[in-house]
This record gives sequence, C-alpha cells and structure tokens, in this order.
Amino acid sequence: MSQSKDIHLYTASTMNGWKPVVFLEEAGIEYDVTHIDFSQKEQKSEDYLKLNPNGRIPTIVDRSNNDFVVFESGAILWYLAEKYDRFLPQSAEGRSETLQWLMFQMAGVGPMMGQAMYFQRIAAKNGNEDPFAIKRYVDESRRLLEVLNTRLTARTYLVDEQYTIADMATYTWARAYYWAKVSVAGLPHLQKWFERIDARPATQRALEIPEPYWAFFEKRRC
Ligand SMILES: N[C@@H](CCC(=O)N[C@@H](CS)C(=O)NCC(=O)O)C(=O)O
Repeated sequence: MSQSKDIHLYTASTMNGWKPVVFLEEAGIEYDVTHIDFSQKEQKSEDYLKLNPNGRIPTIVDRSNNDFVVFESGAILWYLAEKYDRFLPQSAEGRSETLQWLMFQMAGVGPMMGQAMYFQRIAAKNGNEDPFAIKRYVDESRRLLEVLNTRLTARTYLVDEQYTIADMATYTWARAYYWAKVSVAGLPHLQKWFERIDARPATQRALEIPEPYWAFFEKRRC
C-alpha cells in the first residue's frame, strides 16, 4: 500500500478502533491504515508509544499538518470533523450538543460497557468470576442505554436529524450490547436507531476494517 494519504490511522477492529474508520468511510476520505496487532503487543512498542502515550488504539497522524498526532478516539473524531467540516452541525448549539453526547459516550457508555465485557468475557473466563462487578457494570450500562433510548424518542439521531460523530462513537459501543450481555429489550427508540445505522453502507463497511470481527454483534452482521 502506498503511504501517501493525508491521514495515517493506527487501529484494530474494536469499538474504539472503529470510530475513526466510520468517519473516514462515511466522509469518503482515503487514508492509510496500519493494523496494530494486540497479540504482538504492538500498542505497547516504543515507536507506537511515541504517538500514543496511553499505549492503546486508535491514533491518527495527519501528514498534511506537519505529522500532527491525535490520540483518544473522541478527540480524533472531533479533529477529523473540524478538519473536513463533516458530521458536525454548523450552529454553536448543535456543536455543543454533539460534544455533550460524545462526552457521554467517552465517559459513560464506553467505559461501563467495556467493563461489563471485561468482567464477563475475560475475567470470568480466567477463573475470576466477580458477580458484584458484573452486576454493577451491566446495570450501569443498561441505565445508560435507557438514557440513549429517551434521547432518541422522536429523534432520528442523537443530535436531531443529522448523523454526527456522536452517533458514530456511540453506535460502535451500544450496538455491541450482545458482547456486554446487556439487554436492549423495551428500548424501541434505541433499537430503531440501531436499524437506521445498520442500514448505512459506509458505517457497515468500516466494521470490517482493518479486519472483520463480528463476535461483538452475535451472528448477525449488523
Ligand atoms: N479512551 C481511549 C481508549 C482506547 C482503548 O481502550 N483502546 C483499546 C481497544 S478498544 C486498546 O487499545 N486495548 C489494548 C490494550 O489495552 O492494550 C480512546 O477512546 O481512544
């Protein structure tokens, strides 16, 4: 692959890793992608830590901006949205609402669902079953999905009619409710929002980059 595109993305097929891919695919922007191999601990390598001090994915390098580096998936989405003037409302209020829901995902939906996944899928498998932690994170995840369901009552997307970076960030996590073992029963507005985004070809294409990984979404190809 030629290494000449403006955006160089370092990522893997995970909920945080897909967020910038969804943006770039939806915006139709060409980019270079390096698949960070967790099994080889590439995210902790000396070279990678120079880009992302947190040793996690995703990270972007903007070659068209003096190799400016951005880490943290929410900050990457915001940077890309401003750079390309896409998926961000024009009004100050619309931008603020987008930022609010992006923060809600970054500080709530992602961490809580991530811990629900960790305690049920990884810790339990390693013999560290912790029912208290599982209940805590599953209940809190469900509560946050209920907040989303309420927000989506009579709204197409999180910020009214426009698909924004807040939807992109939230969808990759909330849509993986199966993997977190969090029920979405009785949340019709959230489910309709899933269906709307399930029907967006660019977003669905992104979920196969850098490689398909459908376990998060049960057998169903979302
Ligand atoms: N707050 C960070 C979290 C990034 C994160 O946790 N990435 C995970 C994948 S979803 C990762 O790199 N895991 C590998 C590791 O922990 O070593 C962000 O949103 O970018």
